[in-house]
Amino acid sequence: MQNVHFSPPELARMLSVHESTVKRWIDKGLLKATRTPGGHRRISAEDIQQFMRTQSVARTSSYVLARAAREKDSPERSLRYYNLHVAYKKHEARTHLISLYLSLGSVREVLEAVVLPALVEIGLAWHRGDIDIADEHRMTFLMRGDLHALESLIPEPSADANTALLACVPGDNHELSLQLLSVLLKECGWRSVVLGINVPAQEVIRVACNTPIATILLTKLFHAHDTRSYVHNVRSHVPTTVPILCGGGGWQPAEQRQIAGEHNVSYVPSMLELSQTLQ
Ligand code: B12
Repeated sequence: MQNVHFSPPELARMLSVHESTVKRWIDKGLLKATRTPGGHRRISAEDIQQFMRTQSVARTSSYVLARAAREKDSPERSLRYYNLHVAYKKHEARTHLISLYLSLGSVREVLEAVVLPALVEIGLAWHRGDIDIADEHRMTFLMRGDLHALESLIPEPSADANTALLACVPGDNHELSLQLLSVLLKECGWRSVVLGINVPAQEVIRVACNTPIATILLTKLFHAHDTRSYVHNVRSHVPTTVPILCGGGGWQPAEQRQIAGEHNVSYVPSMLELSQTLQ
């Protein structure tokens, strides 16, 4: 995502400021911009990050922050992103997400306030018959692009950052959950090695034993089948100093009980608790 660029009107929309304010920041040298061959200004995601770090959006756009604080946790905001995607307004949906991040300054808050409620709503709307499976696929596909754009705005973790290995257990195809977790991890200053969906235990063990992995995250949103022997197998072959964190609604009570009994394996119920565990 090194090549994500925004025009002054796009950035102005994201920050809810006037386009002339963005141009003034550029003219004053507060915000770096390059020119296209046609002479139009373009601002890279990296330069927006740099601007946020050095100028603090609070000082430059207190109105945005005040509005974000007012709207925090409001049902309108959590569903606006979903409604924009339902209405095929993919550009507006992405701008809405990015502008929230730029105003709140916390990926976790954006995920909890907007992205997760949108996913829950997708599930409910599908259940009610308001959307069909094609809509669900279309929206989750676009949300993956949105998350990618969001991730590009988070500063790169340091060279000596911890690395987490992420995998969906066999039978689980909810890949988006891995992406959500890796965006959150980046904000916590962690690197991710994402093995994907349906990952056999031998693969988790091989990677965890051959690369400097600090923790393993196993995701299971769908209870396809019992994974007690899977977790036990991974735990028996990976050094016990490497914690295994399991999460997602697919872990049945019996599996959660087993997790609690294994050495250095835990069930983490939310992203908030995950970020607290990692920090
Ligand atoms: C998008 C989606 C899909 C997409 C996936 C697209 C993709 N590329 O990822 C598609 C359409 C492919 C799909 C398919 C299916 N899905 Co689906 N899907 C969803 C949906 C709408 C969102 C899932 C998501 O990404 N959530 C985001 C996650 C991260 O949020 P969360 O689950 O609330 O998790 C929280 C915590 O548990 C924690 N957490 C989650 N994971 C982890 C991992 C770790 C390590 C940690 C620490 C924390 C953590 O963080 C979150 C916030 O705090 C949910 C509905 C819902 N309410 O979530 C259903 C849902 C998960 N799906 C479900 C089902 C049943 C299916 C299908 C069987 C449907 C079918 N009949 O074919 C298939 C199964 C495919 C498979 N084999 O896995 C059920 C699962 C029920 C269950 N527990 O068994 C759900 C809950 C819908 C429902 N209410 O029935 N699905």
